[in-house]
Amino acid sequence: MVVAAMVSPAFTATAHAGVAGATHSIPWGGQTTGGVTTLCHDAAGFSCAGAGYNGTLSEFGGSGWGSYWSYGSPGPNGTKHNCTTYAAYRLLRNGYGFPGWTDNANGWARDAASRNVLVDQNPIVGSIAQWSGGSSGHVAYVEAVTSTYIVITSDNFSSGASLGTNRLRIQRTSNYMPDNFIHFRDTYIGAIVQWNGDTKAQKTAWRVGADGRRHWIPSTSVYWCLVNAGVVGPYVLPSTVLDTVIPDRNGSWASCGGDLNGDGIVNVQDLSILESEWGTSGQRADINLDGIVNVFDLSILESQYGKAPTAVLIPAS
Ligand SMILES: [Ca+2]
Ligand SMILES: [Ca+2]
Repeated sequence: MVVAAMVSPAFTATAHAGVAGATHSIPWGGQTTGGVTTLCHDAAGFSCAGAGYNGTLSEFGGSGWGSYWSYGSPGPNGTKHNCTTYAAYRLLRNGYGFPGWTDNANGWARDAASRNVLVDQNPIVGSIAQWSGGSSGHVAYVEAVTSTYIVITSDNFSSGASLGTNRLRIQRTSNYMPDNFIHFRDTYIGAIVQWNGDTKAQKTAWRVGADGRRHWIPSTSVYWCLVNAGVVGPYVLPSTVLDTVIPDRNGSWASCGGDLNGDGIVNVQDLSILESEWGTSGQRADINLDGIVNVFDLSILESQYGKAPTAVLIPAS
């Protein structure tokens, strides 16, 4: 995307540890090749953006992030398309305020790193994916991460085939993987996390739910069931991050799929637990960790009934 008027002045060309240059190609909406699968593509509007985004300036509520909006390309009904605007919107939604600088997408990794924001090649949900190639680079929001692929959402600027909002699955082995991930404010949703002050041989572990909170992993068998299914982590984090970004949801346990009692099989005993917690926030039966035990959890349990459990992707993308 292009934000020609917004190139920041005179950043020195110092190399920053962790920042990679343009090595990978930018994927486009509708792409189905090269390890990229299009999950959603809206060539004109914002239906694939998610998180309530609709391409209007008012969504920024006066935040400085809204300064990106004016540089977008025209969308329907006075809206604008712009990859940096969309990334800014998601960061604002996650509570990350305007950092006081603006730049084209190809400058975001360098600019962030120069201000002590971690930049590397490790995707985490909530981080910003960044490509340095093309005329002005590209940025996207990381929605989901597994050990084999990532899911990103972005809004493209340029006219033609790639205009519009899109959600893409990109295999980690793909040449279209982002060059960098910028960790402004990761949410860790779906991942396993631990505390860096925990000195026990078997550290306490949690899975971060779609509700943005930590849910306790009650046994090593559940832990390995999650890891073996491609759930990423553990990310070992300081208490400042655990307490402020992903607070504990007391009394709620993470399960591996529909196996709510952790005995390695999904059957009537698990169904009984789910029924007993129906309509509540749940202790053991909130399978998709969204804060409520309801038909979505039942649907997962039923799909695994009579089988060994399989971990669900959180958030589902
Ligand atoms: Ca069971
Ligand atoms: Ca649920």
